[in-house]
Amino acid sequence: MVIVDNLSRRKIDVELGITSLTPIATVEDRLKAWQEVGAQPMGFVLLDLAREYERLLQLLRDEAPDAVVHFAEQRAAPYSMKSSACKRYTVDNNVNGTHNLLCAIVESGLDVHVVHLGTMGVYGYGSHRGATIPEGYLTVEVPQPDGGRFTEQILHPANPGSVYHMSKTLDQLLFFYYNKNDALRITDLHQGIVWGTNTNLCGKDPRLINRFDYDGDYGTVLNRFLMQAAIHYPLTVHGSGGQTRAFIHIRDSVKCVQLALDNPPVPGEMVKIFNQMTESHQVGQLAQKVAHLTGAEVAHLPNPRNEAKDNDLTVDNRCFLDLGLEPTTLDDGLLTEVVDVARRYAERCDRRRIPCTSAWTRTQAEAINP
Ligand code: USQ
Repeated sequence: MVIVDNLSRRKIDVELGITSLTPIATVEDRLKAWQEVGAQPMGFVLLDLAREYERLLQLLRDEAPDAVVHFAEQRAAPYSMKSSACKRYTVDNNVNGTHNLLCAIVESGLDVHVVHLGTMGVYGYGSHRGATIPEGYLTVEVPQPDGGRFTEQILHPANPGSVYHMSKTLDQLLFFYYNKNDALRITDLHQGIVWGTNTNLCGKDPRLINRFDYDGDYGTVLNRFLMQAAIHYPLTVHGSGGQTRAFIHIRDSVKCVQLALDNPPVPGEMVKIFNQMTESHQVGQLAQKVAHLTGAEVAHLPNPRNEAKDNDLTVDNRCFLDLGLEPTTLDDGLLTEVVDVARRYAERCDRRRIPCTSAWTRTQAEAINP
């Protein structure tokens, strides 16, 4: 097993002048700790997927992997909307990285299963009119000139809400094409918002602790609320809080990747798309739940994002349930566990970095920074 990483997330911390709430050990120390807790040894290669094509190709030839888990994308919507430079970096990095990987697999001649971390955000949030979001494909009926009709499976229409989400809709077309043209075997995981901090293995050694991003660019909503509650900061609800989103606990997220690896597409199968989420919640209701649990105050702030003020969201996630996933749902004990982690590291928090300052439009920028 080999990790391939250009350590860009650590560089973005330096660029933004921020650190994870939890202290993150060096890669070397993490790998050492990983082995010490009895996990399978892992190699490490410092490589930029988006820029070092020849090295990537050689690495694939040397390792001849059965599968590649592709997590190598800039993953924050607010960061992707921060400036023209951030928008361009997100598209360059995410789309080129994905394309280089697909292209290198074809050139290597290897049969590699690609498991890609996509997003629920490719479907968009707003115009589903009560319909259930299917796992990637929509069956449509098309009228013919002779009055007949035929049915076809198409990719669900893409409706990204940020440049980051847009980069993942572009990935979908790359997967569709390389699957059709070169018969690449691909699973695309349309993941919801992850919450929680540690998986079972990561909890075994402090050097293995995961990042806990709480800042306005990289922190995601539920972990932010839990962390804000831990330091008595009013919970930062954007607008009315009617936005409904899909969620998954970090332990389930890891289980889903394992299930995807254990159940690869058979040769000739279309790109497999799984909705990697376990439940949907409204942001405002989540804030209320955290407030009840912890006594925190709730603040309703001007929304820096260009998004529907409320939406419904019903999602089909049967693929993972059928493969045996037993969802970890929003349980008071697990929520409290995150608050406890945040309290333990509270002195590392820079409260000035909590507000979301990355605005989607000029008007919103003026509203949040009058
Ligand atoms: N929000 C608040 N207050 C906050 C932060 C966020 O009300 O302090 C709201 C946002 O306006 C938005 C919702 O909460 O309506 C979700 O925001 P988020 O930052 O938790 O999630 P998002 O930007 O959608 O992105 C995150 C991950 C991304 C992943 C995505 C899954 O950063 O990598 O793809 O969740 S999903 O949203 O299902 O597409």
